[in-house]
Formats: sequence, C-alpha cells, structure tokens
Amino acid sequence: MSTRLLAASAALAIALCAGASAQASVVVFDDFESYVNSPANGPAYGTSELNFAAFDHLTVQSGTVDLIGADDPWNLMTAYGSAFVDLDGSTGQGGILRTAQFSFNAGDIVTLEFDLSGNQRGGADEWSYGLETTGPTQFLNVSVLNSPTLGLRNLGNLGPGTALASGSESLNYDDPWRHYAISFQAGNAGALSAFVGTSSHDNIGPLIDNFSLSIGAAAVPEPGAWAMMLMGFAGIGSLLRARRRGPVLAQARA
Ligand SMILES: [Ca+2]
Ligand SMILES: [Ca+2]
Ligand SMILES: [Ca+2]
Repeated sequence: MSTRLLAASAALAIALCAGASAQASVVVFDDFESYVNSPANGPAYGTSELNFAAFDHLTVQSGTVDLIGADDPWNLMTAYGSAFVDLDGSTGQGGILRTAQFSFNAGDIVTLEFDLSGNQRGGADEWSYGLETTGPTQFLNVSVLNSPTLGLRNLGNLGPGTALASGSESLNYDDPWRHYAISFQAGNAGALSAFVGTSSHDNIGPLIDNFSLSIGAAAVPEPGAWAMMLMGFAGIGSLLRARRRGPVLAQARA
C-alpha cells in the first residue's frame, strides 16, 4: 500500500468519524399515527379527531389543533403514513404544539425538525417554530434547513439569548410538504422546550407531521469508524516500520 493510499484511508476514516456525529438522542418524536384508531367525531370525519389534545409528548397551547387521519372529508394528504395535524383546529384559534422542558449540557447538539405543508385548502397562514430556553444560552453553530425565508443557512454563533426561533413565517396553501430543521450546539448547560405553531384563526392551518426534538452529545464515532481509524493508524505504523527497515535492507544488498 502506498503512502498516499494510507494517508487517504486515514483521511477517510477521520471523515467517517465526523460523519458519525449527531449521536443525539431523540427525546420527542411524534408521527401521529398512534392516535387515529378511536375517532371521537363520528364517521363523517373518518379517523380524524377535531380539537385533539391527547398527544403523548406534546401539549397544545393558545388554541386548538386537529388530528387528521385517513378518509378525512377535506382530502388532506401527508407523504408520511396516514396521520398528521392541522395546526389550526376547529375553534377559530390556531394552536401551538410544544414539548415539555428538557435539560441539555454544554456541547450538546439540539435539533428541532419536522415536516410541514401548506393548508391544502386556501389562502396563506402565519406560523413560527423554534426553541426556547429557561435561561440565557449561547447558540453555537446555528443552522436552519429549508425555511422558505432562509433556505439552508449556517447562521454561526448567536446569543446569549432565551430563544432560537423563526420569525413570523408565511406559508401558502399550496406549499408542498417540506422538511424543516433548526439546530445549535449549546455553549452552556440549560433547559429548553421546542414549539411549532400558527396564529391562523379560520380553522384552516398549516399541516405538520414527524415532530422531532433531539438533544445529545456531538461527534461520538461509531464502532465501525473507530475500527477503520485504528486500521488506518496501524497501516501508517507498519509503513513507518517498513520505511525504517528500508535503508537497512538497502545497505545489506550493497
Ligand atoms: Ca404521520
Ligand atoms: Ca382545522
Ligand atoms: Ca388559515
């Protein structure tokens, strides 16, 4: 194996280690599929449930949301299973889905991500999402994915502050399902909750699926990556040993 190839394999191993970061553990995930088996609003709504609030890991604030299941009368669609949520329920005031508070350590990577669609019925809706901390927090290496107003952006270090949140976003009814994410590395320990919500108040709001919050340590190489890196180092070691032997052999031949 040539020196160049060994160097390349060591570089690959290190790259794989970097790729193996994001070992953050998911503390909240909801694809909403588990709630749709006991509709409470009668057969006209299929397995949907209006003004649903019995989420396992999310609370509804400020208004109401609707659980949308199969055979809903509005023919709303998700690309992810058959169940999702209309962020504007059926009481004339849209809601905010919010997690409980979770603690994080300095250095942890925190990511809120979800899929969101326009309301598929008409008009545009205001909405927002983000992370709110209980105390001043340094938000390092902030990145935002697929916000209509920001696109994919690395925003660098922000704060200290108590919220890392979108502004007031607007979503047109025919905006397709898109994946959204916002993440940061914590400059200090603290506690936070995540939210996605709308101020729509006509019972027709953005649709959300796959709500996920993850918090955890960064850059822990996976066993396979460690093995490759060690193999790379072992390869470099044997090459160095061979090089040390090289001149001796040459002398012997002379
Ligand atoms: Ca779903
Ligand atoms: Ca609704
Ligand atoms: Ca609306």
